[in-house]
Amino acid sequence: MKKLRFIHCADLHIDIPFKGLENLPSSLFKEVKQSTFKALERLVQTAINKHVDFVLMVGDVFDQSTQSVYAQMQFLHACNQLSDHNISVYVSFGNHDYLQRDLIKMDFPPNVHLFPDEHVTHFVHKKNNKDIATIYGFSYMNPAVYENKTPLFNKKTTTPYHIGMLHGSVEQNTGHDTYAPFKIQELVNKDFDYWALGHIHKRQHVKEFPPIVYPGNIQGRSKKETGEKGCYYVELSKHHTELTFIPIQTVRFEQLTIDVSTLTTIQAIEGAIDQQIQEFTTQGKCFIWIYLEHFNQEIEHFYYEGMLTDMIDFINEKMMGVNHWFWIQSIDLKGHGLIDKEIYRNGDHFLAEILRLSPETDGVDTVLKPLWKHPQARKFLTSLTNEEKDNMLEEAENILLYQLTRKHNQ
Ligand SMILES: [Mn+2]
Repeated sequence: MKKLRFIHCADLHIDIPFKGLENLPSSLFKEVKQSTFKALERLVQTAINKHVDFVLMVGDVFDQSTQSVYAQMQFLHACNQLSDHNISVYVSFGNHDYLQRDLIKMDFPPNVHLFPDEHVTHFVHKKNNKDIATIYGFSYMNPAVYENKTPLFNKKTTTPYHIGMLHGSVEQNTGHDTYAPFKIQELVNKDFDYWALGHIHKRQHVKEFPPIVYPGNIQGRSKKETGEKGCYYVELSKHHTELTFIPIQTVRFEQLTIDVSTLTTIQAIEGAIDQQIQEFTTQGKCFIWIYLEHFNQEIEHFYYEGMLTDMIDFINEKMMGVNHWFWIQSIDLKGHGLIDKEIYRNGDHFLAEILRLSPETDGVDTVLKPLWKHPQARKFLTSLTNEEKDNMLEEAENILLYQLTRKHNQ
């Protein structure tokens, strides 16, 4: 029986604005802004080079539900290129790019098949004029779908292969918002040949037989999405499936933690960074968030006095203009401060009073509200997770403690 060759990708998030990185030198920011488009180009090139039968795009093709004309034209261009090479494209839309009105009005070449709405429907793929695979899927029409869609995925044809496209996540039973939740066993029971998943940005094989796969996104979006990003090239036959991960990101996001327990000078820290950062310099364009762990009093002092940021500015400037650039986005201390806050907190003095006044996580919202409502500022701000709020509170406490207890000792 004929083999199927295809590309499985998801979460392309084309045209993501990369909020929070606007403070980069403009040439770098431009490259970052272009990265999702560049990754799309690489995706197309990969499909062409591998002579695949089709490309599956499983939701969140665009970052937003209303796309710029530029993003739409880029996507159409990609589809046209694939069409020129006789490669079909099957697209479902997800929670980020749920279908509104604009896109569907564009005239796509006949090789492009968009799942039109939230009903599970299917397309039959032909190879050499023979029906070979049925591809099932649905598109989000709203920013969220809470319904389990698996009961609606059922074999409707007698083609040799059946493939499900599903943008959603494994049911958690936490009462949390899971989108299009499913149970792994439910998918297995459908007796499909491949489950092409999307929504989770971290690449993972949920199951090997049948393959149930998240390819992850094709380009990282923030420091939380580290490592290589790309798509799967799949060779599917009735008895064997081969999955090859192909990285296509153009910019990487990385976190680097450095043990600084034995370091006491700026020069030594710079040396340690220089040495450890080497591994990233061969990996193409890379943004790095640095964390210093096991820091001592000297390093705490350098940090709070802004000396480490000065050092980073120097390293970054030195690296600018180098072909394969990396850019250190920030440097922070990792872990708790050197002062035992609990001792202070229970005391009977000014500092204890301040620590006891520290707001709870919820209080952060109240304090920050004016900033998030500010017409200029809000354009650049994204909402904070509880973890980020806790970190902010901790950092504020640490600064206060440093200023009130340490500063005069230095
Ligand atoms: Mn996504």
